[in-house]
Parts: sequence; structure tokens; C-alpha cells
Amino acid sequence: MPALVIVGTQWGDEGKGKIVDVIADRVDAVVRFQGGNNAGHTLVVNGKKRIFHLIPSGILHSHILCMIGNGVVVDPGVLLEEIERLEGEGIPVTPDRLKISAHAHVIMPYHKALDNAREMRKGKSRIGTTGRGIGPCYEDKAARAGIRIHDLINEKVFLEKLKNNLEEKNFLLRNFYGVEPVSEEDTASRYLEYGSRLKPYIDDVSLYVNRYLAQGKNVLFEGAQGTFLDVDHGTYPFVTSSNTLAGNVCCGVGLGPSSLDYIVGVVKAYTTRVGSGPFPTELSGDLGDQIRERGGEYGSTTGRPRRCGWLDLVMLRKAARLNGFQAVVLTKLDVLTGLPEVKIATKYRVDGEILDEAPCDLETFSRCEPLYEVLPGWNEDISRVSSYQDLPGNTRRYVERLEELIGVPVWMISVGSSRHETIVKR
Ligand code: 2SA
Ligand code: GDP
Ligand code: MG
Repeated sequence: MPALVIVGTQWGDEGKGKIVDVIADRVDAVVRFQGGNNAGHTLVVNGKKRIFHLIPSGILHSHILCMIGNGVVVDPGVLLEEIERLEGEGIPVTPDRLKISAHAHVIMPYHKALDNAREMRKGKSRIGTTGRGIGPCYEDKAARAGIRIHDLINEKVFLEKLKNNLEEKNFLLRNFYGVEPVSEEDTASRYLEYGSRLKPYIDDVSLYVNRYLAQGKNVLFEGAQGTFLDVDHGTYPFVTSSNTLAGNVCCGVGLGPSSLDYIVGVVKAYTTRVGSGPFPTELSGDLGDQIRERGGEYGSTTGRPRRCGWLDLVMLRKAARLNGFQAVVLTKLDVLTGLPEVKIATKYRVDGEILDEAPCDLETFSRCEPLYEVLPGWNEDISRVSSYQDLPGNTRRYVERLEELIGVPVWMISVGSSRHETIVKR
């Protein structure tokens, strides 16, 4: 499997970071292709927890080349902090271990200011963004007004682009949103300094990825957020501003579609969502709270409590179709231990009709009532189980029913946050 893609199947936080780390010893490169530091990918290795926002989750393995593709939006201050923190822990992040695409867009201070000002103004109808400036940065990319990483090392070009952008953004910030404008002088000096520090890392990522694949090396593409946060196919407008689907690997890195070999979706054994937007299987009472506490369901970037609910097979079937999964990895199965019964939504009911597929219209979707299949739970501690056959019968029944309903085989099962708490099913 030279080109392997790992993406989230739900609304993010499925445990992608852990799974990338588990597979990392078999790959030569790990590449991010979309999103930015809105992502929080958690790795627990030798009892130490680390959260990565921009650096690909393969960095702890010394043989791996990590790359940030052109489809990513980069906050250079956050990236430099992440590099420094790792180096401080004795993990080298030298330019031969990390490459940043020259064409990745830069998150500027006015992107963050606009993101937060808009959310404030929207009040109750806010998206619930991470406030990291992701949306406004992708907007500028589409508007052809963006500043790209290589602009940071070309002072003349950078200063001109900054000036042009600030004319418009500061007008908006000051006159429309009534908030503090962004200082041109301060931003110019800070970002040119970032540029000089990042210069050794800036390269042509597409060239490296294509060369690696031509040499028969294994490259893992690490998705951020999840399928239903995709700007086209997710629960728009309650989505992020990038395409999170496997298909976007090609554009987000610079690779032809025929190069992708194996597409894997990470499925959390229940569903979570952070931020606003419809969530048919959401549990609002004690059970939702219980799952949140047991699963440690708090945002890895913002610390916000995540909304929790049952597994939704209507959405997972759609995720399989949108991404073309060849396998799925099931995570956090241990969190369901001790529940007398576990539920899986298999259909929706809305306006007196039974639906097998989610309606296209968000307003109708937000009124869908899930119809559940109920399976018996299990009480046995499964976090120490290392072989599939040793899982309790009811746990296997849950896994196999999920496989049947989604129509895709389960490759691995995660029963804890550490590397070794992983069962290979096939
Ligand atoms: P944004 O900031 O513009 O991308 O926000 C738009 C929506 O996308 C959601 N989003 C996420 N959902 C789950 N996890 C994410 N990463 C962090 C984590 C989130 C956190 O790992 O926990 O810490 O809060 C992530 N990033 C973006 C976001 O909640 C909005 O619904
Ligand atoms: P990502 O964004 O998809 O990488 O997921 P996050 O890191 O935001 O959230 C997943 C959380 O669940 C992290 O705290 C992980 O350490 C943790 N985790 C991952 N897999 C498992 C698992 O199988 N069981 C338990 N209990 N925790 C897990
Ligand atoms: Mg996360």
C-alpha cells in the first residue's frame, strides 16, 4: 500500500492521530493535505500525551519525512512553537525531517480577527469555529488575495500583499465589526521574521511525494477534521472551510488520482461533534455526559466539551461512498464498556417518511429522527485484549454488525489511547 489515506468518517476527533502513529513504523512519509491548526491530533506514547496541530503525526518516528501540503493553511507562529516544543523534548525537527509546501497559504492576524468578530456577530447562529482564522484564510485563497508561505521570504512581495490586504481587512474590522484593526508595522516585522526562520523548511512538497511514490516508498496522507465537516459534502454551513474527503489528497498535495492505493476511514464507536450544527443521534442527557467523561471528549485544540451520541450508520454509509473506503478502523470501543445496551442508527424518520439516506437539505436533516437497532452491551474490560477472538461475544457482534451495515471490513480496533492498545482484525 504505497499511498495510504487516513480520514475521519464523522465530525472529527475519531482518533486519527493515534492510528497514524500506530501505522507509522510501516511508512516512509506522513503528509497533511488540508485544514490547519484547527486540528488537534493526540498521540499517547510511553504514557506521554502530545497533541499535534500542524506537524504530521509521524514526527515521533525518526525514519519518517513529514510534509505539509499546499492544501494546508499554516499559522507560522503556531508551527514554530510546535517545532520548538518538540526540539525541547529532544525530538529533532530539522529541515530534512519536515518540509512545508511553498504554496501553502498563511493564516494572518486579520484572519483570526475576522473569524472571531464574525462568530461574535452571529451570536446564537454561530458556526462554533475554533477561532484560528481557518475560514477567512481559505476565503482569501479562493479570492486570489492570499499570502503563501514563499511570500514570507520575499520581502517586497510580502509587504505589498500585506498592505493591499490590510486596506480592506482593517476597514471591515474597524467599520463593520467595530473591533481593533491589525497593525501593519507589527505584522510585517513579525511575519518576515517567521519567514526567515521557516525558510529552510520551504520546499516543493508535490515533488517529494511523487518521487517517494515512484521509488516504491510508502506515503501516508493524514486527514484532519472529518467527512461531515467537508465544505461541499458536510453539514454546510456548519463545516470547516476545506475539503476533508480522501479525494482532496490529490489537490492538497499535488498528486494524480490514480496514485492513491488504499483509503481508510477512522470510525469512533460512537459519534461526537464540537461546534454547532445538526446531529441526529445526539444524547443530551446523563448518558451523553457519561460518554463524554469516559471518552475524555473535550476539544484537543480549544478544550470545548464535545457533544456525544450513538453511532450513525446512515452517515457512515454515506462516508464510505464519499471517500471510497477499502477498510475502516474502529476506535474508542473501550468507552462503551459497561453500557447495558448499545444503539446504532440505521435509518431516519422525517415528515412521516422512513429514509435510508440523509436528506440533502440541512433544514430537513436537522429534523431527522434516528431509528435504532439495539444490541446487547458488554461488561468485560477490553482494554487489555490483543487478539480479536478474545473480545467478548457481544463486542464482536457490535463490530460485525457495523461491518455488515457499512459494507466495508474493519481492519483494526482501538481499545485505548496508547499505541499497544490496538487489535488487528484482518
Ligand atoms: P473552523 O475553525 O473554521 O475549522 O471550524 C468550523 C467547524 O469545524 C469544526 N472543527 C473541528 N471539529 C472537531 N475537531 C476539530 N479539531 C479540534 C479537536 C477541535 C477543538 O481536535 O478537538 O479543539 O475544539 C475541529 N476543527 C474544526 C469546528 O468545531 C466547527 O464546527
Ligand atoms: P483526532 O483529531 O481524530 O486525531 O482525535 P483527537 O486526538 O482529537 O481525539 C481523540 C481522543 O481519544 C484523544 O484524546 C486520544 O488520545 C483518544 N483515543 C484515541 N483512541 C482511543 C481509544 O481507542 N480509546 C480511548 N479511550 N481513547 C482513545
Ligand atoms: Mg482532533
